Amino acid sequence: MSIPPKIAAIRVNFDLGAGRRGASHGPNAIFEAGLLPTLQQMGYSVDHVSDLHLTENLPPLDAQVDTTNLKYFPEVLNINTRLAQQLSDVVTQDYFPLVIGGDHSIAIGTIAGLAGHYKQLGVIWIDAHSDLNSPETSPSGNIHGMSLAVSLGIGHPLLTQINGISPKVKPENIVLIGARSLDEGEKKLIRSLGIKCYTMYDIDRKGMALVMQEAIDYIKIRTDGVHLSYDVDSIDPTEAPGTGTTVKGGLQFREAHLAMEMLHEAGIVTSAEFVEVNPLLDESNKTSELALSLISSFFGDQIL
Ligand code: B3U
Ligand code: MN
Ligand code: MN
Repeated sequence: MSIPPKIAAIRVNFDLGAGRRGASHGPNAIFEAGLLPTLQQMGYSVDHVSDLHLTENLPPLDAQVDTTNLKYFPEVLNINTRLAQQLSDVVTQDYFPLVIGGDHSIAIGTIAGLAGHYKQLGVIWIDAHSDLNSPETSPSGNIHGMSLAVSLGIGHPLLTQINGISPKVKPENIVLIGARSLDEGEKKLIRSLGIKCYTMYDIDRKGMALVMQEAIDYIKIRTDGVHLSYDVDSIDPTEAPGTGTTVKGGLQFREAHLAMEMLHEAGIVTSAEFVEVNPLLDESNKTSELALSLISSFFGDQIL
């Protein structure tokens, strides 16, 4: 299975799932860095480019809906419901979906849109965090810290029921890579569900090449499609300062690229999203340019 030359780029200009504003400008910054010409030069056709923005004047939620510790719930619900539909449509049209965020709450919609197309959807989640909180465990109420939990069927029923299928992904079909900031409730969930998790400790001990090989071998045998969900805060803040919740001790520039190169070689990934670039916090486009170079490596750009 290799990436078909037909890519659908879906720009999700949304940041209300995060604790601070700015990630809604991520798609613009990554496009400005040269996303389309780069992919076209590599031989891909990107004839579907769409934009999702927050709808103004959202219809009010039913008064009974409990939104305790779920910040901007109606907005997150709305954008993800529309994203799920778009995702499903482009998969039906045989595009490779490339979602550009936006904060990581948009993984709710991406994964919801993919779920109906695979019997055993795999998810590779590269992130400093695990985004496995629920309204009960979240320290912040920010929904970008809950998106993977929602995909597992844990969270507000209106979110877990987007597209009607819940859970969207099984715990044994998930691999987390790069984790170094986990809340207590998230640690409990990872242990109790047996989710495969390569922390920075594992990356330091084994090296990125072995971690990626193990992750690929693990997910390949049990899934019929793999979604890559790439949060740029996985990378060390010295290389990726332009993101809302930086955490020290992250992936090095080459480790992050190696991961993308190995995923390209493996040919198992069937959809991808790159999230949490915040141009308002960036230093002279460093993070958006890094995101573009990771996307290029993922699509097969080689040094030689
Ligand atoms: N786990 C914390 C912090 C966090 C999660 N994702 C990001 N930050 N980017 C939370 O708020 O859930
Ligand atoms: Mn995340
Ligand atoms: Mn993160």
